[in-house]
Amino acid sequence: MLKPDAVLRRLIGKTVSRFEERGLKVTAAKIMIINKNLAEKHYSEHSQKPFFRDLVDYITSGPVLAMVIEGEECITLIRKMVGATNPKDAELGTIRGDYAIDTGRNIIHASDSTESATREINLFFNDSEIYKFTIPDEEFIYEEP
Ligand code: IDP
Ligand code: MG
Repeated sequence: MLKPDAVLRRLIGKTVSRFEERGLKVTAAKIMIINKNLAEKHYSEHSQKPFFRDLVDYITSGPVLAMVIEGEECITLIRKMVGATNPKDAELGTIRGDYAIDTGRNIIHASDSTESATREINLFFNDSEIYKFTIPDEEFIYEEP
């Protein structure tokens, strides 16, 4: 998910391009304003953290781009491409390392496990909004498509 700062800084193209160029597939995407209730569900694992209210305020402060991105080992790949939670620790070449400075404005969210991806996708998308498609160059991206 691109957080409101990414959308308002017009970083949609640059960030989504990275996933596409890597060979991953965007199979669902929508710009939406998340309400507090949905934000609290999405970040429920952090509900006891001191930054929880700020986090909910941040993610609800403007439009986000919610996405489903598919590809082999995509959770690990995407987390690496996103970089460390604190952008000051994120490697150059990662999205946070290239475009962000503060932890509370780190521009992008990525699911951290298959279970959280399933849970989060269900919070933001109906099945009918997710498109399964094959791309002709999969044979060049994967050894065994
Ligand atoms: P992640 O986004 O890299 O998975 P999490 O630990 O799951 O990091 O934290 C969720 C989000 O909460 C972070 O992306 C960041 O926006 C915010 N956050 C995490 N730790 C802090 C903090 O110490 N201060 C302020 N915001 C934080
Ligand atoms: Mg997380």
